[in-house]
This record gives sequence, structure tokens and C-alpha cells, in this order.
Amino acid sequence: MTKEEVFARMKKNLSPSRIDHILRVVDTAQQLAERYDINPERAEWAALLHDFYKWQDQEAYAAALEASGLSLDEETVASQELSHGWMAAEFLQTSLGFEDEEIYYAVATHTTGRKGMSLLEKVIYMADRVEPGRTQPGTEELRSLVFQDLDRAVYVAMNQTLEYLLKNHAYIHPRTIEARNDLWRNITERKERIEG
Ligand code: DGI
Ligand code: FE
Ligand code: FE
Repeated sequence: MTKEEVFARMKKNLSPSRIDHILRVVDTAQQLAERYDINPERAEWAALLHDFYKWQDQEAYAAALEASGLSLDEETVASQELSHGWMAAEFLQTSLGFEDEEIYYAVATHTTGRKGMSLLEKVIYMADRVEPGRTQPGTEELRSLVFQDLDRAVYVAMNQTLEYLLKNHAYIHPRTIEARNDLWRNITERKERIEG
């Protein structure tokens, strides 16, 4: 499938504002790929596909999720916010032929992050968070931090998400907590190395 065909599918299922968001994530991911010396083509594809299943039609989405055969935990199945990345990762693998785990997880877990994130995963996670259309409080801080210290930026972004989820009495997926603590560990160990 070509990029043009991917676009046609996106136009069918996603809102215009979602498509604009995706294009800004592609642009931001390319800047971060250059900064952190990762393959720009892979960053572009992961960014382009990350919200491929943020379909507007909830019923059609539920049917597609059911038909996918993905085995996901109950809370993920119950929430498009938590499942759309997994659906997109499956599509990337089965329809676009990307077979490696790194790009799979960059897309699958772009919402929660996970323990042991690769550079590509962190870049996609952060591109989604700091693309120029985001206006949430705390985004400005992340925009400068992300080019200076990627791990710390992911850590701060995850803390912001956790605060938001707690404030809204939302379900917190264990992967979100594992990801945040893993970054916490990286940062703490690094500090000990520098100071010790
Ligand atoms: O798809 P986007 O809107 O571009 O962004 P996203 O996929 O990163 O996040 C979608 C939503 O998911 C966002 O409002 C934050 C939320 N989210 C992240 N981690 C968790 C979560 N929601 C729940 N309930 N639990 C989580 O652990
Ligand atoms: Fe998303
Ligand atoms: Fe997104």
C-alpha cells in the first residue's frame, strides 16, 4: 500500500482535524528523528499510522476491533483511547509489511508507553504530545525539553498524563505506570552515575 492509499483510507475514517494532527505529528517526528539520529522513513511511517484507527464511527470501530482477533486486556478492549494504537500496529504489520517489533510497539503503545521503550518509541510518543496543535498546560515545557533530554521529556509527559487521569478518576492502565517508573529508574540511575 502506498502513502496515497493510506491517506485515502484515513480521509474515509478520520475527522479533518485528526488528519491535521497526524500531519503535524509526522512533521514533529521527523524533526526528532533528525535530532536523535533515527531512521526518518521509519519515524514517518510510524507517525503517519499512529492514529489510523481513531475512527469517528464508533460502531464500525468496535466491529473492526472484534474482527481483528487481537487479544487485549478487558480495559483496553473497552476503550478506543487504549486500543487504537494496537489496531494500527496490526495494520502496519499485516498490510504494510513492517515486521520489526520496534515500529510495532512505537505505534501499538503510543498512548501508554511501556517498559523498555526504544528511541523510536520515545520519539513517536513525544511527537504526539508536542506537535504544534497541542495546547494542554505543560506542553510548552515539553517542547523545549524534548530536544534537550528525551528521557526526561517522556518522564515529565507521563507524569502529566498520570495527573490528568487521576484528576478525572480515569482507569490507569498498568502499562502507563510501568512506563513512567521505567523512565524514573533511567533518570535516577543516570543522576547517581553523574553525582556518584
Ligand atoms: O490519540 P491522541 O489523542 O493523539 O493521543 P493518545 O493516543 O496519546 O491518547 C489518547 C488518550 O488516552 C489521551 O486522552 C490520554 C489517554 N490515556 C493515556 N494513558 C491512559 C489513558 N487513558 C486511560 N484511561 N488510561 C491510561 O492509562
Ligand atoms: Fe493516539
Ligand atoms: Fe495522536
